[in-house]
Amino acid sequence: MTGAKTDAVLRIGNLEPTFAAELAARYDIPALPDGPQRAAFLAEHAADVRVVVTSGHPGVDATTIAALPNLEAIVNSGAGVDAIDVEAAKRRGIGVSNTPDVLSDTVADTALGLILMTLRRFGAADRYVREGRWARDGQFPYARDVSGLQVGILGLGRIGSAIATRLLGFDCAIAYHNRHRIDGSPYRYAQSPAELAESVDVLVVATTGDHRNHKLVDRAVLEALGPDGYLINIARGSVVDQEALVELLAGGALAGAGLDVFVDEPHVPAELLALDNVVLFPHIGSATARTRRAMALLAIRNLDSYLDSGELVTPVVRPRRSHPFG
Ligand code: 8YV
Repeated sequence: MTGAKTDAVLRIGNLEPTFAAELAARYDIPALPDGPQRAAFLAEHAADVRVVVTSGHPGVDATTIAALPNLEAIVNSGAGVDAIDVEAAKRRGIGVSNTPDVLSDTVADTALGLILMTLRRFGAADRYVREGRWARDGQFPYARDVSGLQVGILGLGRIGSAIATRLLGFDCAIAYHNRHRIDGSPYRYAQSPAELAESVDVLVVATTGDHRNHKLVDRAVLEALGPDGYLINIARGSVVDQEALVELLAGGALAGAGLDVFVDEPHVPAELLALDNVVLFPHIGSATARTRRAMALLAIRNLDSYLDSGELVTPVVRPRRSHPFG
């Protein structure tokens, strides 16, 4: 079923498939074309567009925002809004919404999966059996225990907290670093990413991909983690200095890494593919059918609410209206 046609809403980018399907069941929303047709489309329709719907990359940049003179809100299916130029939106009073909470458990599960796979080398162990090496070469080499480790969470937000809670079940000691200490948090606070890295066995990156976090995990932080330390990243590739990471992993200056995110997705550096102390996922943090549906429905609630009342349900930036809504 295709829903009501609306020119007030515009789709940008290849939408996450569940979001695309749920939207298509409710609305008939035009897509912003790529390439040479874009200018012609904008010349005809730009003035009609009040709301943009998108999900992750390529997102909505400042040029696109500038090309839509009557844009009031950007609705994103996804927690991270780093692909949207939020500063440009703010300057124009354009609201931005995301889909928090509904994905926290699933992304935290992914982090635990990466920690277990990286330290216990479960992926390599599975390949060992399939390749007939158990019978041929004997016992699989011993791995590293997860239970009882010191784990540092960089970015103790909703997802970081869900990761910490799970790790308590593994008797891990949890520390964290945020820009500000969290009042009443049961976990040890570290003053800086480097101080956190220096004091733990595993550093889990769970920050936003905000430009202020660009290469927050730089070479010095990775060196502080050290040759027995592991890096886990379920946040954004941009938060880690990927070149330094590859170099330190290859040279034995870091024990290993579990990565769900990369700088230039879906491209993963060949040097990383060649290393056997890394576990690499294709950005599947929230990729379960149930969670992707919950994210899509929350994004649609934001869209419906905005079209009905001018309010977003889960705003990252509240819309500032200079004229009456309607
Ligand atoms: C999705 C994510 O890959 O929510 C996020 O920020 O990174 C992922 O859950 C993305 O939103 C595409 O839908």
